[in-house]
Amino acid sequence: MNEVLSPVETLKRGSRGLRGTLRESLGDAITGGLRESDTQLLKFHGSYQQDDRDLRDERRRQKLEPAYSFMIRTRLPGGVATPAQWLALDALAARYGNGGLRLTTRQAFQIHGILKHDLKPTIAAINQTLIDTIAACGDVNRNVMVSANPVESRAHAEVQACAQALSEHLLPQSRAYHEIWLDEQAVIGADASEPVYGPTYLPRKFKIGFAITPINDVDVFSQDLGFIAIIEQGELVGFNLLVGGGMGVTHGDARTYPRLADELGFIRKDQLITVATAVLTTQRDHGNRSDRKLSRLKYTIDRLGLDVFKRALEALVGESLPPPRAYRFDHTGDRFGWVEGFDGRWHYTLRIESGRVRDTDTVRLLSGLRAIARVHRGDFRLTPNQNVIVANVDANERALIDVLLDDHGLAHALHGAAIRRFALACVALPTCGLAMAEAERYLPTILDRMDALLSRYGLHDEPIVFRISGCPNGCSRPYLAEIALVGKAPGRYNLMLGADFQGRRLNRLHRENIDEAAILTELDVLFARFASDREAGEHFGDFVVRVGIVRAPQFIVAKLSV
Ligand code: SRM
Ligand code: SF4
Repeated sequence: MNEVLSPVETLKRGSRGLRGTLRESLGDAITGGLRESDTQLLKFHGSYQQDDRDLRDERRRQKLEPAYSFMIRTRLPGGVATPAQWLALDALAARYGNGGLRLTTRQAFQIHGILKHDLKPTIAAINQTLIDTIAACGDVNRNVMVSANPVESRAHAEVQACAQALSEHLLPQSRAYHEIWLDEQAVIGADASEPVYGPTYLPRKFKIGFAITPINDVDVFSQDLGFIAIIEQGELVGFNLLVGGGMGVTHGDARTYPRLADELGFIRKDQLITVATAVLTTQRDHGNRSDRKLSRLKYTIDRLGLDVFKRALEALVGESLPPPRAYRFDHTGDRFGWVEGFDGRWHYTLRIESGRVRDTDTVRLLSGLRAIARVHRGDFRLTPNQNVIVANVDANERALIDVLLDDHGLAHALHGAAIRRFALACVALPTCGLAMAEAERYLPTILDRMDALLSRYGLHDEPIVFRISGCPNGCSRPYLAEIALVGKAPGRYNLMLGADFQGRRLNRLHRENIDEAAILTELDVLFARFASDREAGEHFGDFVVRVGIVRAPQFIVAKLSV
């Protein structure tokens, strides 16, 4: 393609394998920040430079530099962590961060508020727990998601192993990370080339998710590359292959849009690495490298045409793909409380509002999970919906976990309106540099108000998928919510309606740039109509489409799925 490369492309090419001048930037004691070019490269190492936006104006007035700090994000395929790892990250957050853990919508941990001089000790200490932060951010494959609950079938462990193997296969090969954060001796000429990525890595971030039916907790249609595990007679036989999902949008730029992944066909499990690499390298070679707003795989596919993309992929794989196999999703989101697995072990999914693990007066999440981690002999599974599963608990150890949940007020998190259990909020203010409005900090308030409205119409127990994002980038995957608020400006949101409950249909814009009073007025009318006119068992998202409150969305997936 004949194009003027974006500055990030030049930066990546000249970065000496993602080293840049990070060492020098980290050693510069004059500022709490990094050189601009190094802030870009830092992402590939799993960290973002941020500043406290609550303090930004005041510090500007006082002619001080912004209150810089760093967010670190782990790479944690499938969100699986041991109790020892949980305790170690908890201790690191207390020592170097702002005192709590944040579970993300991609099954990772984030620690916020780390000062520059603590960045290296924190990353080094995370590595000592056998978790790394390589490629947690940046123009590479990100944390690979897997349906979280190991209860579903024997095949779960095999799918998790596939995801783990793929995550390892797609790691950058540069030793920069080990040299900068772990003091590995640099050996001249020994740096590996990047066999998968090449010298400029990918045009943009790349995301992979594995879904295990019947729960679409990973929102598989939102992934650049999605795999739906096909399990027959209890055996994993392969995957339906999905390509081109993505959420990010820019307000006012009609060239950008959320998109559901297309189902390309079925692949055998032994083809997984080959096919995934072929999709990724096709995007590497054909993705837009001049305009980062248009560089995700979804735009590459729409520009090339799905058929052309599929043929290019099949040429790389060396065979054509048979049609996708039948499957069924019951719902998106998580399933809460205790469930017994196929092997008699137990799994408790704990609701964590916005994934923020900290203590409040009523719910002592940080202390409670610390206490559980001290006695738990199974593992933890971070879910794609910012919750955590205390997983693989022996039947005779359940009672102990129950006592700890009760003592810390954690069981309480499952009560309250059903809408609370499904709600997602991105981080937004004060740490996210891109936030236009509040999300996480506003969630409790807007949920209380929505709950009051729902209760008025007898809908307190109605499960409705609600998501809020502080800007249109869509980190809480808002375009797959039955009701979503997408930040436009302080206190103002776009109200989106009409995704389905299984995560297969996008919502649509219903009202633009409205404040809380207008949001609640709209919802009041909609909930009243829903309560009186819904069909038996009909979900809210389906209702608003059926009665024409929003038009049927453009992208409806899954000719095959039932
Ligand atoms: Fe995100 C950028 C937080 C999942 C789409 N996202 C950011 C940054 C790093 C802001 C920045 O670039 O300066 C946010 C840091 C906030 C903070 O203070 O922590 C941020 N994203 C998050 C997390 C923590 C949200 C959460 O509340 O859990 C999630 C971390 C996931 C992880 O562990 O890797 C997170 N981000 C997502 C998702 C959901 C997903 O992947 O399933 C999306 C939509 C899916 C997609 O990518 O299409 C998402 N984040 C974005 C985008 C828009 C990308 C695009 O294609 O336009 C940006 C902005 C960008 O890349 O330019 C962004
Ligand atoms: Fe920040 Fe926007 Fe992502 Fe929210 S959706 S975390 S405001 S980039």
